[in-house]
Amino acid sequence: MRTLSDYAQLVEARLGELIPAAPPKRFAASEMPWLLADSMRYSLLAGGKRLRPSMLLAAVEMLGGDPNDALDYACAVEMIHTYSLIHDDLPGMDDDTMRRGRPTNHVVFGVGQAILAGDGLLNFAFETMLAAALRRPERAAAGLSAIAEIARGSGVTGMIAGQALDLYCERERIADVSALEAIQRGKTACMFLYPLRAAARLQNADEATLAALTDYGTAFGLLFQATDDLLDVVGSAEAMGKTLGKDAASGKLTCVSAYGVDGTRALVEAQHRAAVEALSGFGERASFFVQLVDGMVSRTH
Ligand code: GRG
Repeated sequence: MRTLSDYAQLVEARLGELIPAAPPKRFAASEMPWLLADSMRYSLLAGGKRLRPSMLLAAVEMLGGDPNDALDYACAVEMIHTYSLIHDDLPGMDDDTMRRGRPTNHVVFGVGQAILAGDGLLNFAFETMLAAALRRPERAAAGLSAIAEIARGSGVTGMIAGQALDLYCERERIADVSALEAIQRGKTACMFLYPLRAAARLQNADEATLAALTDYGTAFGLLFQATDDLLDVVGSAEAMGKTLGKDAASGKLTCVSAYGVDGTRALVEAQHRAAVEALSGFGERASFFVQLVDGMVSRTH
C-alpha cells in the first residue's frame, strides 16, 4: 500500500514540472513571466501536506486505476488549494504574515502580485486539467466529469461560498451554528469531498461509490476543520507554520467558539466514526483512508 508521503512525492515532482522556474527579466509574449512563476512556485512548492491531491490519487488507486493517469488532476487540486491560501492571507481577508512556515505571498511579492499568483494558480489548474483530458480522447468524458466536480467544489457553491459566508459572519458578528456548518462545509470539506468525487468520475465509478466517497470526504473535511480550530487554541505555531490564536482574538465563529474544546473533541470523534463507516464496504482496499483519518484525530500540524 502506498502512503501519504508516496503520493505527496508524486505530486511534488509533477508540480515542479508543470510550473518550472522561468528565466529572469525576459519580456516575451506567450510565456509565463519570471515574477509570476516565482510567486506561484514560492507558495506552491513551500512544503504543504498535499492531503487533497494525495486523497484523489489514493481514491483512483482504490478504484483500480493508475495514480499516474490522474496526476495532473491531483496537481490542479493542489494549485487551487494554494491559490485559496494566498488569497485568504491577503490584508482584505485574514491578513496573515506566515503560511507554510514562510512569510506569506503578499509579504514577499506585494499585494498585487500575490492576487495575480492566486489568479494564475486557479486559471492554470483548469488549463492543466483540460490539457490532461484532451490528451486522452478515449477518456475525455471521464476527465470532463472530474473537472466539473473540482470546479463545483472550489466554486461559488463550494469553497468560495464558504469563504464568502465566513467573511460576512465575521463582519456582522454572527455566531450561529447553522452558519458555522455552511461555512465549514463550504470552505474546508468541499476541497476534500469533491476531489474524491473527481477520482470516482475518472474511474467511471457507480453512484454507491460516489456516495461513499462523498460521505468520507465530508466527514474528513469537518473533522479536519474541527482539529484546525482546536489547534488554533492548543497547537504550536512552529508545527503549524502559521500564526495561531487569531480566531479567538478576532471573535471568529469556530467549532471551539460554538461548542467549546470538549464539544469540539466530541465532534471530532463523531466525524472520525462517520468517515471510517463510510468506506467500510471497501474493506482492506480503504486502509489508506482509514489510516489517514486516524492520523488526523491526533494531528499537530
Ligand atoms: C480565498 C476563495 C478563498 C478561500 C479560502 C482554504 C481557505 C478558503 C482558507 C484558508 C484558511 C483556512 C483555515 C481554511 C480551512 C482549511 C484549511 C485548514 C486549510 C489549510 O490546509 P492544510 O492544513 O494546509 O492542508 P497545507 O499547507 O498543508 O496544504
